[in-house]
Amino acid sequence: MQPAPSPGAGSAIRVGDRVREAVAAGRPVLALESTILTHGLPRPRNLAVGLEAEAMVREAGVEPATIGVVAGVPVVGLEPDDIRHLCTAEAVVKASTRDLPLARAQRLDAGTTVAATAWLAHRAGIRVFSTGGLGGVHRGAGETFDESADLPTLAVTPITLVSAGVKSILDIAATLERIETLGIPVVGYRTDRYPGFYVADSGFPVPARVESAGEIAAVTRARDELGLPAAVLVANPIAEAEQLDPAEHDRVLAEALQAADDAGITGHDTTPFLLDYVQRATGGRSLEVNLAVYFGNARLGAEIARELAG
Ligand code: PSU
Ligand code: MN
Repeated sequence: MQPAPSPGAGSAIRVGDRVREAVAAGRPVLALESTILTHGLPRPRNLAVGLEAEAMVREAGVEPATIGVVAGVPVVGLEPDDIRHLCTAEAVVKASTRDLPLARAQRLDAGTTVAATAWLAHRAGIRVFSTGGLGGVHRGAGETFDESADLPTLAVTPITLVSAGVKSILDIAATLERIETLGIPVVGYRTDRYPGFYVADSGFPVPARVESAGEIAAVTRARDELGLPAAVLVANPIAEAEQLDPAEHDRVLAEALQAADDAGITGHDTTPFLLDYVQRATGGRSLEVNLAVYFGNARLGAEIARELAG
């Protein structure tokens, strides 16, 4: 299921010293993505969040590896200066796996999506990755075929990925069906319900429930022992007390989808457009939820990384 790497493969990837040493020594490392910083959060908050997430992971005794592309070079373990650059530079693109060759050839700066981050993290020997929300199947995909490359990439990238599910801007039912078809295991962390990112319950069940980071580590090890290539998806809901009010959520979402349609937004630009719309329309409340989700996922990811290393 995993294609053989081609000769010289991977030589273009730079792994930071601290990350390389931690991986080699079997110490816990947690991968973090950068599209959330470059395209998911408003400036200047993005930079504060990027640095704070790293600090939080480090305090948990885990080496953070924020991943992104600087002047064409995919970096696993960005230095704070690199994070600052990606969070403030004028032209920063959004790179999924298919965009990495172009970014390299043209020496572009890029935030990496879940797909690109997972793939780079795995190549560097990292076993756990935390993000906010996953990409998935967009509404209307039956006509447009717009499904995030996150899903097929996670089908062939054996990492453990903590997210708060997918945002309701997507077609959640179709996304869960595709996740099943692609052979990707999903566990709910202390929940029976698949989370909807801004809300704790998307309206759909999770196939299995776990109660601890130790249990997640056991599923990860079992996947490795079986030689299965897919990521293990950990669905970690926001606490109900912190979620976006479900009625407000539904109203704003309907407006956002209409606005995207009216503006003719398609493809790559869809997710950032919708996220930005929801942020504005909720007066920044969705942003606070977004951050609570992200830090919660970083915390759980760090715990899983420690379990796997221990
Ligand atoms: N979902 C979010 N916030 C994000 C993204 C998804 O709630 O910032 C980003 C992630 O990096 C994800 C990417 O991998 O968008 C998916 O984009 P696309 O649908 O174009 O593949
Ligand atoms: Mn797409």
